[in-house]
Amino acid sequence: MMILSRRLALLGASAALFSARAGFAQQPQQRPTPPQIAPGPHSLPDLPYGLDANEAAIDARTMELHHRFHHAAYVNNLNNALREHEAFGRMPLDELLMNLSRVPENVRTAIRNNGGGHANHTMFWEIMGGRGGEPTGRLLEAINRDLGGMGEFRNRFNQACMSVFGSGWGFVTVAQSGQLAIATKPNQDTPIMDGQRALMGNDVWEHAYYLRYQNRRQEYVNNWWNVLNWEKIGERFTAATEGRLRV
Ligand code: MN3
Repeated sequence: MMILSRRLALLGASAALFSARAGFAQQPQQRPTPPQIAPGPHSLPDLPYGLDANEAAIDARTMELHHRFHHAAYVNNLNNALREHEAFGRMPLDELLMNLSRVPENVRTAIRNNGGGHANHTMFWEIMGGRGGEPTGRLLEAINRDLGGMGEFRNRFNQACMSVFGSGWGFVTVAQSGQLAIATKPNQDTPIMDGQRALMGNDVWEHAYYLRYQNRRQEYVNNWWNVLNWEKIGERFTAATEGRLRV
């Protein structure tokens, strides 16, 4: 029972989703099936690599739970919140997040939390799956210019991630000019909500690291650099400077 309730807490999914699987406690070898995603404008993107691609920082089981349960739940809840609001459903995700003040009040919090969660995780999967190292070209120049070089950047970014109280994210924002800055956000908020773009970001919710690291967030944020895909982040930087980075 301890294990089941702990697992449910980790999944962060509504207990209702699992009530149909009451037999689970008697069959501990059976894994819960991922939640169905309500039909609607948004869908769960496939991971661009295998579940074990980020082992140098994140174990495969965490990747599986994080993608197929947590991210899926954000997409599901977002589609549900948009069900009776077709005009907002037609908006691209970034535009929706930049126009939260126009969203009807009864679904605004749901769209903020779940739309933000969808955007943040879509970015998060995209920038990992690599082998760390360092960026090159114009992105490296921008890091040297705006963030004090790679060593300083790493320290400042990790400190920002450690400063998030409770659940939230550390981000690097990028302006169309190529200007970079470090930012943090609580919950599933994103710099997109302020009209900015997130070049990259690290999820410091406990669900992102608890299975392997428990309370050792510092160790997780240190290891995270080992799985960054700098080629992808470089592509995102170029896209941002050309005004075509969405989420
Ligand atoms: Mn997460």
